[in-house]
Amino acid sequence: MIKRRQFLQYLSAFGTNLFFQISSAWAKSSDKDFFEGSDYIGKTRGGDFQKFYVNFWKTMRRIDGNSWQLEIGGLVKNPTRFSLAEVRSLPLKSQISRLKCVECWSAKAEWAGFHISDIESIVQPDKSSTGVLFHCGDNYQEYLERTSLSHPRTLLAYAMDGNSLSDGHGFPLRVIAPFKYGYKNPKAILKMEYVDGTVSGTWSKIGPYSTDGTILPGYDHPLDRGKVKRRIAGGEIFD
Ligand SMILES: Nc1nc2c(c(=O)[nH]1)N[C@H]1C(S)=C(S)[C@@H](COP(=O)(O)O)O[C@H]1N2
Ligand SMILES: [Mo]
Repeated sequence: MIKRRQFLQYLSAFGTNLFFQISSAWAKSSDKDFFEGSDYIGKTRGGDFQKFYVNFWKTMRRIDGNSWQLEIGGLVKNPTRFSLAEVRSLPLKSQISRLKCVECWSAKAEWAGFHISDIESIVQPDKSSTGVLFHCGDNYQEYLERTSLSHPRTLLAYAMDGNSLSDGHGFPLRVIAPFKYGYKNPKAILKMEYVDGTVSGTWSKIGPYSTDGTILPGYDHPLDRGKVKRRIAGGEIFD
């Protein structure tokens, strides 16, 4: 039989342990930065992501690349679905470019994917369409004009720095449009809908940000340069 004193010691050790468990669970849920080993991803700035932040307006379940299909519809002659293997077999286009978030930070990577002309030749958008509304895995929506999507520096990317896109950076497919703020670079794309008329995307509805999203003259805090503040002229940041 355990003596009363031993029992109390045991109880207080157990209580302390329980307290630490609860407080660390609390810390995890309150910094909302910790999704490793879970089915979910969200806004992350810690660990490896200090070098390239992950922005998500809300938590999202990871996408399964085996069942994922890129659905293209709306104002097109041939609505089409592409598997990930089909997307990856389109002519490869890659570039080094900087992604600039409207909330100051920026970071650079080598992106690889394809140019939109290589799917437009298949789906054949109607002349009446002005742009594409992207629908994403986290219910994020963003619109880009066809002229911006056909820009030589715009790419539909499935790889980053030589690897398949991580879930955080937009697996399986995202837009890279380096002359527009990050919020015009939708990630985790499920569907591209050709539409007639400008649509305000998720982020320009949440914040005081323009629907157009072209990078304006101002300041930048590049993560790869110790966040040292510098002036930018507007448009793509080439260094
Ligand atoms: N699906 C989706 N795409 C998104 C967002 C989002 O919340 N959901 N955030 C945007 C914003 S505000 C930025 S700055 C960039 C950040 O890209 P990164 O997370 O790869 O750094 O993603 C953009 N694309
Ligand atoms: Mo952003």
